[in-house]
Amino acid sequence: MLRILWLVSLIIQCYHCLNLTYRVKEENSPITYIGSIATNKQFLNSFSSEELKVITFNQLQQKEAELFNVTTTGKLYTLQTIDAESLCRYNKECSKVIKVAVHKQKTFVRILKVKIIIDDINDHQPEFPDKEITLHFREGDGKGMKKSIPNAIDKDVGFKNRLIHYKLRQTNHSFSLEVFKHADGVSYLQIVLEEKLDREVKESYNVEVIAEDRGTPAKQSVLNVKIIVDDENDNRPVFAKRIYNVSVAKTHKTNIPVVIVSAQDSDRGDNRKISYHFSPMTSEMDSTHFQLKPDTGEIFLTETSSLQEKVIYELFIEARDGGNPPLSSIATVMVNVINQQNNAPNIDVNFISTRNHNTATILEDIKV
Ligand SMILES: [Ca+2]
Ligand SMILES: [Ca+2]
Ligand SMILES: [Ca+2]
Ligand SMILES: [Ca+2]
Repeated sequence: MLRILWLVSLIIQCYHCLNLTYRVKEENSPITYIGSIATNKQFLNSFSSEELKVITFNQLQQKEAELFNVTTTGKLYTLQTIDAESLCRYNKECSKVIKVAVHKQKTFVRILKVKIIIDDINDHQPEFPDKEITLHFREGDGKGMKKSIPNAIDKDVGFKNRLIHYKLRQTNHSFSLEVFKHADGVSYLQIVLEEKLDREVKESYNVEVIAEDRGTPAKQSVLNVKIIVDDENDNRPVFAKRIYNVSVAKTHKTNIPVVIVSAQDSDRGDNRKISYHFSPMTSEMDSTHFQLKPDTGEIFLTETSSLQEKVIYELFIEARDGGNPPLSSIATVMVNVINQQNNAPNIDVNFISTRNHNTATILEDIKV
């Protein structure tokens, strides 16, 4: 009984303790040889060569005994694959201590405290929460506009293996990357607009944010950032012609358009959706004879229209987009009523009109 108490007391106080240190890399396969206690110089120095011949080792039962094994001859092995990330904390020395009893023949001699430092290897790459994200910048956004993006996390516990450096890979220089490092070591990232965008020239961009650790060799991962340029209503509708000159017979059928005006808008969505209207510039005397289809730009005679020959009707047509606020432009339609009964050809001539005198001047070489 006394002997047991003495042994326990020795273990607790670690009387005559000898501390030895070994290193092993994480992620080695089980039963990796770490070193020999029996041939450790520090250990050899404390015994005579005669004593060493009869010395045996016996690992004490502790939690760490699941990880390491010491043979009776003093050889130190791993028992399983050691994972630094599950055993240790970031940037703290990653080590475990096992206790080994030394016996000389059957007599207990001392306890050895064997510290095993687990060296982190760079077995984790920085990871973004997603492989791809989409950002929206507005066409009207100015230089310096910023959008936040998620940062990457590296699970390694070693300082350099966990330290992340970010860079931006892109084919143009419309964007840059800003990295703020907070005191907690976490980086906050922002994509910064470097030049004004024009959706009508380029409506989307792909940039890659590369997160690379400082391990040897380094590991990296890529975040694909798709940047969509949201449209601003910065384009007016543009008519195919500024002036439409048409000739029409008095008897023109009401179900056949006199003319179709058409405008295009290079914006997107509602900003390019065009409707046609009589501009308030159009005299009611003229517009009353005509009907304009807002969605198609077709201009028909009204059922009640009674066109007068040799009169030029002047219609100002507004093409208006669906933006907020809308933009518009105006084309002029000159309708010349001619004295022909059936199927009058439409003539596109350069009128220099003045309806005040009910006359039109036609260039003399024009084909009618
Ligand atoms: Ca690691
Ligand atoms: Ca790493
Ligand atoms: Ca527009
Ligand atoms: Ca636009």
